[in-house]
This record gives sequence, structure tokens and C-alpha cells, in this order.
Amino acid sequence: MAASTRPGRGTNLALLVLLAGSFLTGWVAFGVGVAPGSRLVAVAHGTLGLGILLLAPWKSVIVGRGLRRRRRHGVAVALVLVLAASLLAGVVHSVFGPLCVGAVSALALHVAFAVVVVPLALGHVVRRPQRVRGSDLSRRTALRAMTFGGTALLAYAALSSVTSAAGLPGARRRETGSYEVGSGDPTTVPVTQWFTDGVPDIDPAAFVLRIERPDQPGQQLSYDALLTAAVTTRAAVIDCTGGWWSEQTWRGVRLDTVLGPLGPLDHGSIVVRSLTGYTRRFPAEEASALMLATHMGGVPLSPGHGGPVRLVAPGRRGFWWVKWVSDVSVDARPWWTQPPFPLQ
Ligand SMILES: Nc1nc2c(c(=O)[nH]1)N[C@H]1C(S)=C(S)[C@@H](COP(=O)(O)O)O[C@H]1N2
Ligand SMILES: [Mo]
Repeated sequence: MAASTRPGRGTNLALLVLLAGSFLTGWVAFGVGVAPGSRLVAVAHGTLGLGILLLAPWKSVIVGRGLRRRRRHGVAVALVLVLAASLLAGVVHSVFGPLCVGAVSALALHVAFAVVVVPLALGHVVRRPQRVRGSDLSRRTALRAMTFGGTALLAYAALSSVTSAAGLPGARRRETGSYEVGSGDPTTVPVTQWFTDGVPDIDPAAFVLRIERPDQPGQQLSYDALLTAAVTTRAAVIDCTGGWWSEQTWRGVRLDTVLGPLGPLDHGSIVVRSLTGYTRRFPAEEASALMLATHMGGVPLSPGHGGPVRLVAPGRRGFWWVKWVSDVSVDARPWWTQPPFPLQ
């Protein structure tokens, strides 16, 4: 374990691995919507983050040495501050609840600071390079990494236990780390956009949904036709990467009903596009699990929640639940030929 050694190269390399790992698992956590995968990444993410905190005493010795030696510390100091802010916001969200500073949530701050950490960490590594030696890949290193990993995992378990025992809000989180809001009460569900999209002004009377298949002439469905077809009801949890989830009853029409039997479209996919251009691509096999919903909690969808029609994608994180759906099409491209997260 790092405790038994002099703070130095090992601490620095471990920190780099922990930083890269927590950044990566953070994004993976955004992508995974169902247990046990989501719990696994959440635990890994928390453990890596606490690992960074555990190394702080050793790193502070290195920092002390560096401060005496070197002249320019701007990037290093910024890195420490932004990283500390990100870690603090992450712990605050996961222990004390979905807190906000003004309109900005602790989780949003955690993510924003983590994104800023990347260029700072890269700049720091370029300025203070740490050579990796062949002997770094030794049995001894592996053992130390395992001991340290175990310690970090224990720290995570301890923090979770304290959170539960103290009855802190963090104990109520779903396995993705999100907090419940407004289940069964559509009026209190937050209206959220992924990034830069905005609520469009749609006249349901003039609205048409276009359906395209490579093997059939295109189809158009009016809002009235959709309402007539929308006879399926199901409960599903929407779980936003912004840190909240809500279970609602959705009424709509299954995507496989709208599309009809798809046939042997090997690795094909279904493209669901919003009137605003926001687009997600799904595996063709998923058609029966996806729903074009017109109602939430028995009430027609409000414009903010995607009215007249939105996608319900059970088990997938909120950013897959395309609102204001205007086009559904099928083609032969695999679903993973898209950026892992929307760019809009
Ligand atoms: N067209 C479009 N659909 C979208 C988004 C968006 O920005 N544009 N955001 C997604 C995200 S990130 C979430 S969490 C849900 C939020 O749905 P709600 O506003 O009904 O709560 O919509 C999803 N569908
Ligand atoms: Mo979201």
C-alpha cells in the first residue's frame, strides 16, 4: 500500500490512473440504465473518486516538495482546486441529496468541474512528466494496487453505511445514483434538455409523424391517428443523468406496432428523430420494448415533456427518451454508429 512507501512516483502514477478511471466510469455511469450494471459502475466510480481523496496526504507531501523547488504552479494549483471542487460536489450529491446552488445542481457542478479537470490534468502531466518504468508492471505493484483498491472500496462501503445509518438523503438513491421525484405525479416531473435543445412550439393539429422503412413506401401519422393507436399503457422509470428519476404510467403505441414486422435486418437500427433535430439510434430488435407515448400519468404530454409524442425507452437513461418525435426510420446501419451521447 502507498502508506508503506515514500510519496513519489508511485503516488503520482496511481493518481493518474485513478483520475482516468473515475473520468471514464463517470461517462459509463451516464450510459448504463439498469442494475446490476448501473450499480457496479456507480460503486466503481465512487471507489475511484475516494481513492483520489485517500492519496491526498501522500500527494500533499509531493506538492510541498514541488512548491519549494519549482517556480510556476498555475496549472497545478488550478488542477488541485478544480479537482477538489469536483470531488466535493460529487460527495455532496451522493451523500446529502440533490442539492442546488441557485439553478445549478451539485451533480452538474461535479460533471462540469470534472470536464475542466481533463485539460488541466493533461497540462500538468506535460509540465511534470512522470516516467513509467518496466518495473512498474511488477507483481509488487499489482499487490499494492489491489491492497489500495480494497482500502478505497472499504472507504466507499464505510461512507455508504454512515449515509444510511445517519438517515441522510444519499441512502435513498436509485442504483444509478439518481434521486426520486414526482413519481405518479406528472406535474412535478422536471422538464430537462440534454444540452442545447429547446422546447419547440408545435401545433398538434398540423403535426405529422413520418415513418420510413427501406422496404415500404413512407407513412404519415397525424396526431389523431396516433391517439387512436395509443392504447398501450405501461409503467416505466425515466432516469436523467442530471440526477433524478421518476416512475410514470405512459400511454402510447409500441414501436413494433407502428413499424410492422421488421424481418431479417441483420444489424439494422431504428432512428428516432425529434422535430428539433435531436436524434438517437436503437437496435432494431428493441422495437417491441420502445413506445411512442402521447400521455404521461393519463394526461396528454405537455410541450415541455415532449408533446405531442415522445419516446419511452425503459431501462435506458433519460437522454434516449427523444421528445417531440417527428421521424422514425429503419436502416441497415448498426445502432452503435453514433456518438455515445447526443451532441445537441
Ligand atoms: N428532443 C429532445 N429530446 C430529449 C432531450 C432533448 O434535449 N431534446 N433531452 C433528453 C433528456 S436528457 C431527458 S432526461 C429527458 C427529459 O424528459 P422530461 O423533460 O420530460 O423530463 O428527455 C430526453 N429527450
Ligand atoms: Mo437527462
